Amino acid sequence: MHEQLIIPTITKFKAEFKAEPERIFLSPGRINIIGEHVDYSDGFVLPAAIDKYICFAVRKLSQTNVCTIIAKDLGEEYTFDVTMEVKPVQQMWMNYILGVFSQLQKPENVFCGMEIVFSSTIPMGSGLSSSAALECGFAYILNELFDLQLSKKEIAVIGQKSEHSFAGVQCGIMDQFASVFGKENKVIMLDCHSLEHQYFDADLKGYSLLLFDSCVKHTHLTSGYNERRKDVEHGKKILWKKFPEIEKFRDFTIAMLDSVKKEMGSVSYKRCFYLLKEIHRVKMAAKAISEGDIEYLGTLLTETHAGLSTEFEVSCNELDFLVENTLQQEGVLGSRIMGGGFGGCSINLIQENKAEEVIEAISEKYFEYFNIQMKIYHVKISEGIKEYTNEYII
Ligand code: GAF
Repeated sequence: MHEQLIIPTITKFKAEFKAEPERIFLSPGRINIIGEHVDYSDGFVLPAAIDKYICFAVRKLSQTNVCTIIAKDLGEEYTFDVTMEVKPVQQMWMNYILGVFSQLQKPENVFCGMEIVFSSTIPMGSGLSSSAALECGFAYILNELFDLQLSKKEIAVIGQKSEHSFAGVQCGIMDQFASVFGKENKVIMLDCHSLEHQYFDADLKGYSLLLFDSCVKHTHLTSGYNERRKDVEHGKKILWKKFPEIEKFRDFTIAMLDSVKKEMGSVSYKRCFYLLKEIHRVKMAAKAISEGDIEYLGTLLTETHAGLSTEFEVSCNELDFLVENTLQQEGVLGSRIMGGGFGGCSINLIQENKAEEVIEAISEKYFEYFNIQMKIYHVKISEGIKEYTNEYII
């Protein structure tokens, strides 16, 4: 990571700003073991931060109000005045940052200029949450540099709101929470209703989680993400009209859902049916991990894929192909599309000593069928956002 990410980011900073950065921060992407699309429906999710990061090299400039941000990988730069009101702009990457800044522009927070270069090893549009890493990374930096006294939860929520207000994606809290709260070798069981959470050891007993990137890129702004959310909100409205005593979406039963099926319409019914089943699967998965029942965990992952594909309808041909073919290989316990859907990666639970054979077979088949070279990510479950304080010598 040092060679591949931190040093090039610092080198770019020095070349552009003719100075040393004062501080370096690392903000990770995430995987999600199970619990997809339930984070905006009072569900439970099981994500973890991974060893793919956005690295920020930063310098504070107390003599000026100008903040210059360079997105090294995109070859783009943006400058704004920290004393002026900020609005959404053309460059989508900058909206994640400005959306954070706008929430923190308050009379009690006094900012000055900054110089920032960032670069990333989180592939964009692959469902590993590079946007959450960017939003939360920037909120974390402002908190550190200007002593804003934000809690980790507040940083996650600010990241999520930035996505809503400046990027136009009505996402849940899972990605931001994982990026901020990640712990090495631990999976987070997050209750998205209360934001209470607990950690589980990610001991997979000789199995590993491998990501297969279909290389079908998506952005939640133009995919069906917001539309799915609307379908779900419509379903919830009807459920709560009939059962106002129910506090959380997850407390509705399938029988209750069935009782309003006609009124709700078949689309919202399918979406809500998937969600209630998925929330239950997450609880089962947490139990399976804590009891070391990795085989059952695999079965649950595969069930999630079926739900995402046919009930929630967020898969695509490439991901269905990857999942179906991966499951036919020896040593595979489970496979599913991961993240918001419409492209991106599958997450696969594979026996460690069979992984290479599976990768070879699937890469070949995928290429043969779609003429696309799939990418493979071996990820480690890692710490959440942090300052990088080790020596860096260039
Ligand atoms: C995207 C969103 F940003 C998350 O909030 C979550 O809904 C996920 O899709 C699906 O589980 O990553």
